[in-house]
Amino acid sequence: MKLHRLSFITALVYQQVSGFTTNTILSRGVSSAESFRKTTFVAAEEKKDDDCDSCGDKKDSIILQPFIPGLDANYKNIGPVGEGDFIISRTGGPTKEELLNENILKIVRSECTDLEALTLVWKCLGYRFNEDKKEWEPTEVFPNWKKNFPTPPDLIGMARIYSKEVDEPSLRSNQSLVRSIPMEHKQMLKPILKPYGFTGFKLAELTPNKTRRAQCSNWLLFYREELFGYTVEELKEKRRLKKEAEEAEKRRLEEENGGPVEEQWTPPIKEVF
Ligand SMILES: *[C@@H]1O[C@H](CO)[C@@H](O)[C@H](O)[C@H]1NC(C)=O
Ligand SMILES: CC(=O)N[C@H]1CO[C@H](CO)[C@@H](O)[C@@H]1O
Repeated sequence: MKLHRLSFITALVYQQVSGFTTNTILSRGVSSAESFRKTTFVAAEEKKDDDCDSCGDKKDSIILQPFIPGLDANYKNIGPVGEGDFIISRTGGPTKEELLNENILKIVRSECTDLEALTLVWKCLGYRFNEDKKEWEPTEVFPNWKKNFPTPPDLIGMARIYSKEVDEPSLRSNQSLVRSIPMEHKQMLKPILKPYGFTGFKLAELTPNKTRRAQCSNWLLFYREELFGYTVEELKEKRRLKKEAEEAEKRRLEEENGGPVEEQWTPPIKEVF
């Protein structure tokens, strides 16, 4: 069984990286799929069963932070998604249900796995899962995004290992995603999700994975409001019209003012299309 093989491999990687025994992942008395979910959620949970004799002092920190299956290149293809409350399927393009506020809120609140959150973002960026080959393809990926990311990037950093070598691709892709959101859509989490109970973050909570989940969620809201349901051609036309309107408004202001109007600096935007 595929999943089984994966967890065997990941257990080996785990062993290499951390020196833990294969016990830590494999013998938790749960199916391998279940154990994937568990490892994602048990961030701060102490290990209570005593199936890890050789873990010694590390006993309490088992699986605490790094999520080693996330290092496996195949995890994004076969890791479990949609088994909990988060609405997500690997199949096809993004759906309205997947993009509901309630669902996106679950990303912010870490009530879904990193992989589930990423799967939704990937589908929205235009990656499609090829069910026969069991792999992601850049079938409908936005053209500018595709140039830099022909394969779906780990925008969150699923492994939660923040060394430069492991984390740099996540850092870069997170920056690209954030940079693709126009100014007026950069702060959408609070206004849109507040009615659903989101009150923002405390500073201490802003660990990389939470921050990046928030960035992904913000991008998803922007996507839903501005990009969802349009073809790239339609989006380009929308952008052209918007620019025209902005320039007309600028000319109007200049005439009113009798001279050039000082423009506000805005950070550079590099859109996905
Ligand atoms: C993600 O990218 C943005 C924009 O460059 C940056 O401000 C933010 O700190 C990044 N977050 C993480 C956790 O890397
Ligand atoms: C839920 C979760 O995995 N949180 C982790 C986010 O990353 C920080 C490290 O920056 C960990 O301490 C958290 O456990």
